[in-house]
Amino acid sequence: MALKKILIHPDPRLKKVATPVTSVNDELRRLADDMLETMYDAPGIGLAAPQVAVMDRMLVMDCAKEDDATPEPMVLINPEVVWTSDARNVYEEGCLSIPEQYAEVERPAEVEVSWMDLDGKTRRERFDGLWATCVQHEIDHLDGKLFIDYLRPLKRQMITRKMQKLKREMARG
Ligand code: K1U
Ligand code: ZN
Repeated sequence: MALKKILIHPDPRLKKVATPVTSVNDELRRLADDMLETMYDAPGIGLAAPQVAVMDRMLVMDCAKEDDATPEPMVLINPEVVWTSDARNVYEEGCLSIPEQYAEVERPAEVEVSWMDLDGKTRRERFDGLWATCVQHEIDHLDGKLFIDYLRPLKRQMITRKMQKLKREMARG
């Protein structure tokens, strides 16, 4: 397994729509393992393939984040939201591609998602709480959308400028 470099906003690859996966093979399984390792190392509760510069429609997540919780890693390939609740939920979101910036985002409180697993089987599940927020945030990544796209333009610009400064400082080393 290997840690992957996480792209930082602004990056054109984070604005692109990812491509559906057509076959589950060993390369994809290795990528899923690397993404889970990268997510736990960050640490984070989710990660989408475009964040590690791979334009496949695959995401990983584990929202069982209590200190003594048993890990519940999930790998979703070609995920699709097939139902959303009318009830909405507000959560202060973060993003590994926008480090140390947080903002409240309102989304459906519950969603039903269908996807393919690493055995090539179709699965369907209803998510609520943090799992629902996280899976929607990650599917947004597959569609080239970031949580800051839900914010007012001024706030979004402020965060983008901070990230441009951070990237300049990182490049200087
Ligand atoms: O997609 C990402 O960039 C990962 C992101 C997922 C996410 C966070 C919050 C709401 C929705 C989706 C993160 O994991 S940011 C880090 C984070 O939230 C966290 C890190 C350690 C412990 C608990 C949470
Ligand atoms: Zn994110």
